[in-house]
Amino acid sequence: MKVLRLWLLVVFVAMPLGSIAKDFGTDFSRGSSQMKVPHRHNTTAEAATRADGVLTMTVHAGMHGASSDQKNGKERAEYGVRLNDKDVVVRQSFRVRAVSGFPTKTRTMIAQIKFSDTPRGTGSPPVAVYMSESGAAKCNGYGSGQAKADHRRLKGVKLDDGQWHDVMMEVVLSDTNGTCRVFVDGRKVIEQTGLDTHQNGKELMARIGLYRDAMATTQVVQFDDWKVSSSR
Ligand SMILES: [Ca+2]
Repeated sequence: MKVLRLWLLVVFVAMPLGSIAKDFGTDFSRGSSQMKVPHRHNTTAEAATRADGVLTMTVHAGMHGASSDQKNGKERAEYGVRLNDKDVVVRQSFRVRAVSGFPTKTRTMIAQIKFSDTPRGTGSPPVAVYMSESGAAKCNGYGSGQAKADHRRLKGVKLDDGQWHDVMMEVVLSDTNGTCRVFVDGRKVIEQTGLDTHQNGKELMARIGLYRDAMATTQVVQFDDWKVSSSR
């Protein structure tokens, strides 16, 4: 009876945590059950192929991953890793390469860390990286006077040059003292501190893939060595 109770305790404690990755990594040599499609329509199934240990995402016009995408003029195909919603420090890194469909000025996000189902006005992620503008990044604060996102083209970075690049993004989620940092090829390219970075949404995820303003061009981007970690 004691053993049974212990087992029940183990199952009870383990179950809610089972689907939450705090330390995730893949070299894309095989699939992973922790990679989720973070939007309603599975455009990712059509866009994503995995071969020779590399993830290739091919996004074309009309790939409306979320219900609101058609109305809002967005197209997307992403993967996300679910994190513990109470975690505070979140890091995501990956290698990325533009194969075709670049350069373009039309905005194309390739990675973000964000909560779903956020209150009005806080839907834009606290940290995001773009392949458009030859490489751009964004840090968001939601406090008063922080509403204007710091979105900038990254000087000295050419993310769309067809070569592999290392990207690392980091966010500390806090109502008062949040931070946001992005590194490209080991160099810090954007940093904001003292922000309200907390979106107060529902499900925290780190995401890669393409999220873009609608365009006729087909874009092909490759990803490798995706790592996500989070902690309190
Ligand atoms: Ca690989």
